[in-house]
Amino acid sequence: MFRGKSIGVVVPAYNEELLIAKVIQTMPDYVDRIYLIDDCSSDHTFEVAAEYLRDSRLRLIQHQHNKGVGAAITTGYRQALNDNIDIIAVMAGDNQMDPNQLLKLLDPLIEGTVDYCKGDRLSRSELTKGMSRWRRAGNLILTRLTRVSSGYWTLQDPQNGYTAINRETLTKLDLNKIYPRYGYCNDLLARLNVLGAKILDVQIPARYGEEKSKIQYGSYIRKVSLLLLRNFFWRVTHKYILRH
Ligand SMILES: Nc1nc2c(ncn2[C@@H]2O[C@H](COP(=O)(O)OP(=O)(O)O)[C@@H](O)[C@H]2O)c(=O)[nH]1
Ligand SMILES: [Mg+2]
Repeated sequence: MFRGKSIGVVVPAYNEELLIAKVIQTMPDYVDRIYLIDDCSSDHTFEVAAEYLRDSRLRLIQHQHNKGVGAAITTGYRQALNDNIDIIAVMAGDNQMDPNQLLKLLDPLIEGTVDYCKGDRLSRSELTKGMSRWRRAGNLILTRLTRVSSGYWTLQDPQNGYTAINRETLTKLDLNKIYPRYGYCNDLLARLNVLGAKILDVQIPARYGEEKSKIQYGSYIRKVSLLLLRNFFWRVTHKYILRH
């Protein structure tokens, strides 16, 4: 519990046998449940994670086939809702999210001023340290496009997967519809906007270590661009045409 609220952390993991132990070991004490979703890894992610089942907070779930990072997070969200968790965060299985920064995402949710908090590695140059120039440029372009697509005009760093959401907002989202692969975070933002959710960017420095991103840029850019375009029309239709 943290400030009277139960806290869950969803950890999507695909072929993270080298880093997943570190993620579990460094999970802060105030976290009540860790929902670790092994998305049918072909390495020993599941076996390594299973060694930590002595940690009574750990819920280990395995997909029967690979569904994608967005689908894995959705599986964790569903479990957390079943368990009546108040605030649900997401931390990657490759140890890229610094657990010492988690409180920064939880506080505004507990105070009730916002519904969804996310990390921001882009709004100041000190935060982007370690990010390649290509990746920074790509993220800046995606920020502009996601602003238009999602309707959050001051949004920063939409590709950031370090997030937290409150139970009430999560209950309102149609989890069956969330985009299953890497564009899930952009998709979620458009859906939150239609719900009228308040979001907040919290400055958290980028963290790069031993992990290797699995994103294949060619197909990623093609798919996310299409998704952003689709989200734009979906959002405008639902927000301004169907609702009024
Ligand atoms: N569940 C699931 N997780 C994935 C998949 N691909 C990547 N991930 C996880 O999603 C997180 C972010 O993926 P990563 O490739 O590191 O993306 P990046 O950090 O944004 O470059 C990591 O925890 C991965 O283990 C997948 O197909 N399924
Ligand atoms: Mg990563």
